[in-house]
Amino acid sequence: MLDSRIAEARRALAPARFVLVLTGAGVSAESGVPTFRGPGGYWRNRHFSELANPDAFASEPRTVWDWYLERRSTVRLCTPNAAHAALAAWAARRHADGEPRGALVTQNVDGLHERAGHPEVIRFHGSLWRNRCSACGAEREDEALHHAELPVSPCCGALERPGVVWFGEAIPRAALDAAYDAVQAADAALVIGTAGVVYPAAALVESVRAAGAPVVEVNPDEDYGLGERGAFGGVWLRGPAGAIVPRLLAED
Ligand code: BJW
Repeated sequence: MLDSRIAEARRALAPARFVLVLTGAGVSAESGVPTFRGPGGYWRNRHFSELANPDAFASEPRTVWDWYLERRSTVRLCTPNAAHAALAAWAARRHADGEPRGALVTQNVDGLHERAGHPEVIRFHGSLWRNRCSACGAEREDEALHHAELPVSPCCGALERPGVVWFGEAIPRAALDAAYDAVQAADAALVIGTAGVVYPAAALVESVRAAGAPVVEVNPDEDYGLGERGAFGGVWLRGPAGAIVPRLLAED
């Protein structure tokens, strides 16, 4: 059954000139990075949604920083999995003639697509490895796993915050523009490892689908409740990304 679904998905993607790929936490699950809405969505009994918002940082900056620093420590020990690698190899093949034939938009902040060598990643929700000045918004890279004191920006001397996008915050302009360009260009979408409930990321795929283009989705949906047709109602390959994506994107 899965074999025939993968064949169907390959037929759907094969003629596409430009594929929008959207990934979520599930693509990194087999690398050991916890997802949000599964069992790993709690930290010290706090649901992630209580921490991933600007009000939490305003009232409890140390707690929020500790959550992000612990996540840095986890991700530092993780390596890209077979799905990250297959996506990177596929993108490199599709960019070989210099003409972009796809774009990868990731909601993940872990940097594993980049570490897998993906040629171009649109980071929709920022990066775990960047700090942002809370006064002027300037960003800098920061790989620290511990902050004895909360970090202060070199530009303004103001408190720095994690360089990620929290609920109620705007998507970074450059990422949003690049993603909308990809939606315009796309004649197919491939969605991997996302619950598809966070906007505007989910709307990118909905727009491609609304234009009549095929959508392929990879998700095991163990305890997340995507419903009968997956999150996006396309060709749903029900299984883990690390097993399915390499087969889906293998060379003919
Ligand atoms: C596997 C697997 C395996 C498991 N293989 N798969 C329209 C309607 C309703 C609400 C809104 C709307 N528009 C905006 C909103 C509000 C809000 C929103 O979407 N809320 C909904 C949740 C109700 N959106 C926002 O607030 C956004 N901002 C915004 O709209 O701003 C407007 C604005 C404009 C101008 C000025 C100012 C404001 C921002 C959203 C930011 C989300 N941030 C987070 C935290 C990022 C930083 C961090 O990492 O800490 O992003 S929340 C969290 O959810 C994180 C993720 O990127 C994101 C998506 O999660 P994802 O990837 O789907 O993970 P999970 O865990 O939910 O799912 C994992 C999936 O993997 C499951 O399906 C599993 O089955 C699967 N899986 N193993 C493949 N091996």
